[in-house]
Amino acid sequence: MPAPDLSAVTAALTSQRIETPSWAYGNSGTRFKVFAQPGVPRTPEEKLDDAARVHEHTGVAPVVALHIPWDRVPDYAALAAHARDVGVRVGTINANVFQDDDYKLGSVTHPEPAVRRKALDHLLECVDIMDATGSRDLKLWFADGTNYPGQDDLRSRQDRLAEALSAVYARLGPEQRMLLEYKLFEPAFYATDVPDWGTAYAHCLKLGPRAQVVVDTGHHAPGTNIEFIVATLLREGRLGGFDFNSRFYADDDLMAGAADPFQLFRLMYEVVRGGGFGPQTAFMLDQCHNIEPKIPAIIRSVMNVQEATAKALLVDPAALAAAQTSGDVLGANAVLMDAYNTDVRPLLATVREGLGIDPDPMAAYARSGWAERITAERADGQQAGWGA
Ligand code: LRH
Ligand code: MN
Ligand code: MN
Repeated sequence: MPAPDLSAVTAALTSQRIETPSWAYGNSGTRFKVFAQPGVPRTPEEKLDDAARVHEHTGVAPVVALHIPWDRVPDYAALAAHARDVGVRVGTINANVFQDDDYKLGSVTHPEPAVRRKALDHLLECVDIMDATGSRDLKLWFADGTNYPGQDDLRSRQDRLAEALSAVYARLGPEQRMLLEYKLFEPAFYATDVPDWGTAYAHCLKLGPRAQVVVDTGHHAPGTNIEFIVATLLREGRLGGFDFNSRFYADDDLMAGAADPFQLFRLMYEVVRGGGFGPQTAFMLDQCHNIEPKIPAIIRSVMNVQEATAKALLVDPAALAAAQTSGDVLGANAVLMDAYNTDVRPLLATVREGLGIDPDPMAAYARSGWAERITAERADGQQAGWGA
């Protein structure tokens, strides 16, 4: 493989930003059991304190996504100031219209106008919160859908969804964006109202350029070619960002890059190839750590995204284009595989040294004493978690 421009690759890796989710720091679980862990945050502020440790040891995770109402506080500007005080900032605001009893038959697509109004009010409240925190992105995922054929009119539900989305879009400030997330199924088991990228894209297209699609890697049918979706959305200027996580079966929410690092590489290659590597794409994690310690799991996920990115940046575009245009099937595939099979850990260690941090973030965190400190300091009180 011809030598890639290592200084450009190093600069790109140094500038990379990976956003971590507040909810990944709290207790979470499956519908069967939530295993409480010692030292997990009791408040949104403590989630930011933990996120700051991930940034301290990786150097590329200075942004933290919030989920409302899980991170409800009386003063969001004060929460954003706390984030800055500990060395991070508040990023994407995630709305939550899936945990209220009123939403049994849907939120913004519910057949009753009063329920739709309540859901819309929450989405608009999330934009108020973005104003207070200085956040750019509002991320919308709707659990809305139906369980049985005939339960509700599929087309009317799309009309109701479009109406709510356009009210929210109209409320956004000029620098703010709406990120619409799709998911094939769960909790609806017959028809989800935003089941796929095509539906999300169609709504975004009608709304305007600041409506963008989010690709959560756990939200597709098994075998879906997600990198093709990424390439298509980038071609259309509608890739807003990612929720990275791993899945073996459904929406497993395991650590990013754990189940299929090759897929993560293929996604990142399409991002790089399509000009999506930059702040215009939100590279977020969306994971739940059921049995593993939270902070090290998030550090590991950040490192896995970095490794996939480094490999994607190492693909030699000239060699690949030459092989592709000459119909050299095996040669073209080899260019990609050479990059994928490169051990990028020494390169990332150099990037970290350039950032003035320990080349081994996992070991540095383990040595830091933070886990012991929070276990002692947070021994009392209610632990915040998924749904807290
Ligand atoms: C839905 C989802 C969405 C939610 C998060 C907690 O499965 O991916 O992004 O906000 O999980
Ligand atoms: Mn998600
Ligand atoms: Mn999900």
